[in-house]
Amino acid sequence: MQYRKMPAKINTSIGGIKLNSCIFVASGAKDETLPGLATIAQSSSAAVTMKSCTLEPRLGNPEPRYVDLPNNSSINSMGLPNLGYKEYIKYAKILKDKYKKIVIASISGMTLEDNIIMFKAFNNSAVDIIEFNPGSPNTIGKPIVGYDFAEMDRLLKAVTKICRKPWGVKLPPYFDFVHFETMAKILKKYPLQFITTINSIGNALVIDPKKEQTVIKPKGGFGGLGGAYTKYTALANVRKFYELLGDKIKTIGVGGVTTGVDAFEFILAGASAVQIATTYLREGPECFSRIQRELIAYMNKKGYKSIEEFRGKLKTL
Ligand code: RRO
Repeated sequence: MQYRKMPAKINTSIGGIKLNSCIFVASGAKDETLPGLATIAQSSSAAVTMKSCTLEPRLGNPEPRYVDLPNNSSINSMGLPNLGYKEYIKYAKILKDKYKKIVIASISGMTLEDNIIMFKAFNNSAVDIIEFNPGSPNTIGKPIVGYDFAEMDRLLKAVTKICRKPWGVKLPPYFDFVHFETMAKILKKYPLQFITTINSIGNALVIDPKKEQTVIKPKGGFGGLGGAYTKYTALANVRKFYELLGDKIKTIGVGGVTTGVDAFEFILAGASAVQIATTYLREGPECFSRIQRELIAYMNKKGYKSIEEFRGKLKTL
């Protein structure tokens, strides 16, 4: 028998839940409806992350509210369109029964009380992991919660008391070392197992110079920047939180992953997994197997057999 080298493995675990690949879909990418979720479930995405949900169904903001930008990027101001949490509790069971996939719920209540009701309900659901998303950049009349440290502390304290599933929190991008440190101190007080960083970069403004107008309708054209334009900010947030949290709280990187080498960079910065949104919306479900293949090929080339062999081992000059 001919000797063949074993290809690199890219499995990981989040909150004690094993994932056969460290690459999966981010919340918010065509994941509001059961058919949308079924498409993801049938892809190579290691998990199905559902749209952030609220107590009551929401239509979201007026259209156009998502626009592709050059350089694999996007701007959105969806405004949390979703069918209400009860539907996602039903969908989790269907997805698990039919596709045997890891299912991640995203909870995004408008108030502390709403979040408490939803976390209680999801305790008795088929969901494997819960990502708490307290801070959409696009909810009209609501500031980004991740920048209000006292409010974040209050919310995490409340979730800690209720949540019986592995859980983590999705964070907005931070830009200042003091803010990273303040947030890390708050996070370390609570038993969450991971952070997901970054949410889209809030309140970007894209202008169409020919029409002399904005490209999305809500909020005077202001929306969350996603995709490749955000990669370097996302890498910085992954790195800083990895330095501050170590492996006590794992880091999931998201923002501008287009290729397997992008995923490699996030893992090198400290990420235990990598989520994909804009690339999925542009390319469709094949993007997950392509990015996984590219990551494995790059690891093979470098001689790495698992992501743990290089995770967090970024060298500085
Ligand atoms: O629905 C949205 O407008 C939205 C949400 Br909840 C979020 O967390 N991040 C984003 O870019 N858009």
